[in-house]
Amino acid sequence: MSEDKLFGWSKRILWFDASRREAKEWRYPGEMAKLFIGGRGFAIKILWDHLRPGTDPLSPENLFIAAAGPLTGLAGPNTGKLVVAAKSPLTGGYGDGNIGSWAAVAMRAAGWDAIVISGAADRPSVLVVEDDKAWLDDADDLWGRDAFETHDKLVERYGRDAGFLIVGPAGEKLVRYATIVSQKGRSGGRPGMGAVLGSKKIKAIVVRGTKKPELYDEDSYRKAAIEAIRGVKASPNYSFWMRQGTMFTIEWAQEAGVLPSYNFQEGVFEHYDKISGSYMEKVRVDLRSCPLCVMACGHVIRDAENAEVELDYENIAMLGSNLGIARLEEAALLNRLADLYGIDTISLGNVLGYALEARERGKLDIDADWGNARKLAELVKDIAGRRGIGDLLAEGVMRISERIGETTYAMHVKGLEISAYDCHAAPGMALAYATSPIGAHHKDAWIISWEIQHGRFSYGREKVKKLIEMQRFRGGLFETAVACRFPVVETGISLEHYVKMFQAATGLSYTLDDIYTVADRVYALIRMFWIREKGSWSMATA
Ligand code: PTT
Repeated sequence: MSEDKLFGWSKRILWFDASRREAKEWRYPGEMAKLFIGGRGFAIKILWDHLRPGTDPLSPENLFIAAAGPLTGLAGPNTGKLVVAAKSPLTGGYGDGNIGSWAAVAMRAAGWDAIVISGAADRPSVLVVEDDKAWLDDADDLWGRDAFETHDKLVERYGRDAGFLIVGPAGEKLVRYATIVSQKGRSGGRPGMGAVLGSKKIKAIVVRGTKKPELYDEDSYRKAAIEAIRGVKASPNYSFWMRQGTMFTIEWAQEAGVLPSYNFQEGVFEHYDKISGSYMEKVRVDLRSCPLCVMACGHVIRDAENAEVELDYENIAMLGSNLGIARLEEAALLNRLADLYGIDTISLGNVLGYALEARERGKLDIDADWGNARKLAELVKDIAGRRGIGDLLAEGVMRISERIGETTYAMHVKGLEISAYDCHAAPGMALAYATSPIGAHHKDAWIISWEIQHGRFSYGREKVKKLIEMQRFRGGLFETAVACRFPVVETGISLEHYVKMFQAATGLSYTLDDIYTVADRVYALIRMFWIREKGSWSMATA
């Protein structure tokens, strides 16, 4: 297919130089879309080509990238997603995250496949993107405000039809695991993407658009999307999912002995039933979702201060059992603080768990204890403001442990704290963490569920093959075409639905194998980036 017949992409990237306040349109070559598809693929290609090797992640020279894929924002199952990426201030390597946000839909409607921000503003600012135009508005009055207040102010100022990507106070203070927050309950970019945007003095990106991506075959796309949605709703797992979302995992992890407890010292928690999905069902007050979602996962409860908060398994395991907290409402309070300040809950739960264990061993002097949510909440505030001991804790587990000389119980891979699955007796999951392209995140391969079913103590080739397959579709297909993976991994619909949607949207006749080839290319380039930036790639041979 010739380049001018490329559908599904706008073939335009907005390049915004925040130092000069200058917007440029980059009509990137069609070959880039064919070879890297979008999302994470575009992010790594741009970082590889345009970031000077050795760049300090918190300097103006780093690039902040928000990248969509050809499926983003199209009517279809769970396509309101966006990849946020940069060189990570937490790991020093490639970092990204996948956030559900109206900004994803709006960016495509504005006619951009990605937004790249270089340089840094000279004062707190908001980057406003409205169709073809982009500019900085002053945001002195927003600086220091939490992510929810900022959201409300942005709605007042720019209207409800705009999408927002927001930096909380933690991003402003360059907490190394600060995230981007959207819609008062979505958070993405675990390896410090919020700190990178904060270092550019950009409090928020506001996007609004009036266009529609041009598809190769609208009818076929619509049919494929409707088939996929029907598949989700017909799934035997669907009704249970709508009751508990990811929170069902607490009971599952307890039964499997992989529920992180007391800084991963245990894989079971004696009070798991007080933080479980079943308990959550009894106290739930609302259910929220990302845009264009057909299987909402944002279960909302009232926390210990009676404020609403959206829960997920990772948040409650890391800020509940991992800290010895035996009340869902108290773990939810820490979850809400993380969302308000824009701090990653997984890294935060690791940092606090590590600090409590170090205290237990007499290596760190902090005023907190296992299960004491009030004291831990104060520590979270100190981290967000980099006050007192919070300044050290804002550095992340790898740096804290090196600073105090206690590395044996520091739970991270390549500097990114591990997700909420204890892998002492799950070697496949340990391999998934070790070979994840951003550090210890479960997003690229959640093999633990498969390995528990198929033999958790086996070290055979079959397990490694499964792991690679997962990386190819989870970290490959879903992070480049950019849609939520939950319809496939939680309701079990076929990946072929996405292949059909991809073909109808773009006009490219890629098979699943072709998409896996793209995934391999993207992984290879990410590994090269790590080697370039860090001098090594500490991974096994997956
Ligand atoms: C993701 C990581 C996860 S993974 C969770 S819960 W999960 C944590 N959520 C946080 C949160 O909330 N607040 C906060 N302050 N920090 C948080 N850190 C943690 O971040 C997320 C959903 C979920 S809920 C998951 S699994 C799936 N993730 C997807 C993915 O990675 N890719 C993809 N194509 N589809 C996905 N679908 C699901 O989306 P990161 P979100 Mg998150 C409040 O971003 O950096 O990738 O880390 O984005 O919009 O909240 O959706 O049991």
